[in-house]
Amino acid sequence: MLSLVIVAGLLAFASGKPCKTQTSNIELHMSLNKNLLRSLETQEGLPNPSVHLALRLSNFHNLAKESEHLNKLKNDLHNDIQSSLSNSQSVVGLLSLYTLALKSSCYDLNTITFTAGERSETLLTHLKKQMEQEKEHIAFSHRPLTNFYQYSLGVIALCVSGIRVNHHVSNTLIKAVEHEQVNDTDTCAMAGMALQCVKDAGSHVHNAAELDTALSKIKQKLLASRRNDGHIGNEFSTGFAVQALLAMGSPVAECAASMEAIRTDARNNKYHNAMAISQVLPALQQKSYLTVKSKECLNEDDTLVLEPIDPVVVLPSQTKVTVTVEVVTSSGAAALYSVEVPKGSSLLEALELLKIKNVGFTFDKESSLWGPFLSVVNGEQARQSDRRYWHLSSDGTALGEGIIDFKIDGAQKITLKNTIY
Ligand code: B12
Repeated sequence: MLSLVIVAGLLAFASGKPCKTQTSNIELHMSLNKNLLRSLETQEGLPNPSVHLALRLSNFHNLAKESEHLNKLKNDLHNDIQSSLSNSQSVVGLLSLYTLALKSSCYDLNTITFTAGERSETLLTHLKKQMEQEKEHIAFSHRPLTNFYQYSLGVIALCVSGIRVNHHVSNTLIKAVEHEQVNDTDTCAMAGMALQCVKDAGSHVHNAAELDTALSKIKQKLLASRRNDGHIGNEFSTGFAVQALLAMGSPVAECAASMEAIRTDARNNKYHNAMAISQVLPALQQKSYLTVKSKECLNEDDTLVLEPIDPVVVLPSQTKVTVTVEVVTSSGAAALYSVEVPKGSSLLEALELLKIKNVGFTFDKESSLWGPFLSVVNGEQARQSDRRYWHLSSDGTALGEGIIDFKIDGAQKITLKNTIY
């Protein structure tokens, strides 16, 4: 703790900022870091490579817990990716996050292999092949099999691992930026980091001018999405946007308002999903996914300890609110249902209550790094392979969170609409 205060003091002295502000910022970063560490124990499903990456990029560590988590990734996540590869699925995003997580722990990537068909090949060879497939798919249908966010993650993972990214692969991303196919803030940020990494590696020499044009376009887009309150895009994209701006060489001062907006959100408990914390914490500590490239894992801090916390039992509220659920299928047919739920329930809890009422409403979900993703409603699946999903909105406004995080705080109409993207 003493060293923490000394570091904070020195930082404050160097930047001319009041010492109190710096200390409270560092305390906030530590508390987010502890929440991430706690999530390792409570998280259901697969170990999360994005959480691991953020823990490893942090200034503070609990090395024993991080190494235990690394082992879980190497077993459970590895097996999950292996079975997707055996089924010829495109898992470029997950494969990339796994690569970044391993690399952030300075793990020798050449020792990690997967088997497809009869052959066993390294993780990086599989990633390169998946990127080739994505590139071919884009050439043929103008879209990746997954999305440009995952395509960019693939470029980042190869590039920070010291692999020369195939010129055609990076060129495809440059063209996508040029043709306005990279638009939402998260994807712009990811593409910015990817192309910056390619630029820094010096491997894209023949199209240097096009690369620079794409990078400035991305930077302009990010800055144009900056709101008066400092957010870039929304609360959940600001972290990546800051990471990207820092990676692209913006001075920290240029990102100060956005970092403050993230800290305000964190103090207001906006980031209760571990995935959200994992995307903002590196930005607050002035790191980006590109920091992984130079990570050496030497003389790391090992002071992060989790104090036991008293379990908080949250009793369901006595106040009930009525939720109307509207289902709009792909044919446009609409059905209305209604259910009473305790105020403060999650949308998932509300849907579960509605399902057990036996009024004809059913749903199913798939797990993802962000938690449960609503995939089937009344027997109709919104398939990602058909570019469809169940879009969520409340009283006409799109939800900013998924079914587990969105809380019902009053009577409202929730619409689940099978939508094309
Ligand atoms: C691409 C994308 C989508 C695509 C995914 C399909 C595709 N193949 O392209 C589509 C359009 C379907 C989508 C839908 C939604 N999305 Co979205 N999406 C993203 C984005 C840009 C990248 C996700 C990705 O590929 N990750 C990489 C892979 C490796 O991780 P993954 O977990 O395996 O990825 C899968 C899941 O993340 C899932 N998914 C995508 N979005 C969401 C949102 C939630 C809440 C959940 C549980 C799962 C999920 O689809 C991914 C591809 O299979 C992220 C940005 C980000 N910062 O993470 C936003 C993001 C995750 N989405 C977000 C939101 C809010 C939604 C919706 C709830 C919007 C709505 N109002 O309906 C819906 C989900 C509704 C549902 N049915 O449950 C928010 C989540 C914020 C939060 N705190 O929960 C993010 C962070 C964007 C943002 N900055 O606001 N999304």
